[in-house]
Amino acid sequence: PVASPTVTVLPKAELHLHIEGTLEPEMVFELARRNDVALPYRDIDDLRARYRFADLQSFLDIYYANMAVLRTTRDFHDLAAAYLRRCPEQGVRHAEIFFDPQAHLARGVPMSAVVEGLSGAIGEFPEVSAKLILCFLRDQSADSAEETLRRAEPHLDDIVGVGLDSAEIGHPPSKFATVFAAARKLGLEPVAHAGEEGPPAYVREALDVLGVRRVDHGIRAMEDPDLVARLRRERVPLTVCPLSNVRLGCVPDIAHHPLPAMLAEGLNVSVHSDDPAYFGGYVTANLAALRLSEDQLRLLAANSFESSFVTAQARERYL
Ligand code: ES4
Ligand code: ZN
Repeated sequence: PVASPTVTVLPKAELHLHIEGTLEPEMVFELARRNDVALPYRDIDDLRARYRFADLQSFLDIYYANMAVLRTTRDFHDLAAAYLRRCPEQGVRHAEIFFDPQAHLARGVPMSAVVEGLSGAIGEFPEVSAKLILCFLRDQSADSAEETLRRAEPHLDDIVGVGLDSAEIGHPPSKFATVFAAARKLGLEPVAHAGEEGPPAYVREALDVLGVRRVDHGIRAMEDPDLVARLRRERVPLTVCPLSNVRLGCVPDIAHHPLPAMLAEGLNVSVHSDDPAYFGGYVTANLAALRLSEDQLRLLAANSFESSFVTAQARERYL
């Protein structure tokens, strides 16, 4: 579908975007050359041809493998700058951006290179207010998450929140109760992926055990009418990523995506892009794919600001 003027022009907040998921194939090759990292792909087309995923894990395998090219402060700067440069054409005025430090620390990249590289780029794009959300990898241990939070403490001026991502099934939110309590105490805003591949019970746990302010994905909450009623009553923000859900087989195809049904239920949903370099497009492509009405598009854009960590008072500046 061609993006209508409304889709592209409407001011929006991007609330569900993994910065490592904006690493385009061209940049994988550019950084590999710069850092002398050997790649197991012949060329860009060969890499792109592998972006056919059976499920979340098969995507994560290549997502983590490609991160091997990210080594220096400059690499993280260039990655974020390339994303932020696209924001005006997407109508994105504000972005709360996930990053996965554990994946980088494991390769010997220091926390300071990751955070200072990303924050340095953010400072160069005053036309988009961008913030960082540190994600814990839920398929690693709770101890590793706690160690990661300690390493991030010198950088908290650059970080607004903590999130929870990676392989969901078998790694319920309750595994991270202690580290989320510590993060909340430090003044960080808690969010978590839940109900992407995992069951509605994980969405409840994210709310009740982690105290999250937003749920990322949350699409499987629709299987549980009592949970849907609660999400509506409490106006819990759900950050939904349609192209991701289709590409990872969480929904059979775009025509069966639950976003319209979630809107009809009166849920506070907004639409975002997750890992746009892997799933076929940035936020306007995600909105265009759903074939929504102008009223629905306006509601989603308004919800994106309501669900952001921009204060109600400051929000009018963006509209
Ligand atoms: C992710 Cl689509 C998705 N789900 C869970 N964790 C992730 N990390 C990056 N993309
Ligand atoms: Zn995500």
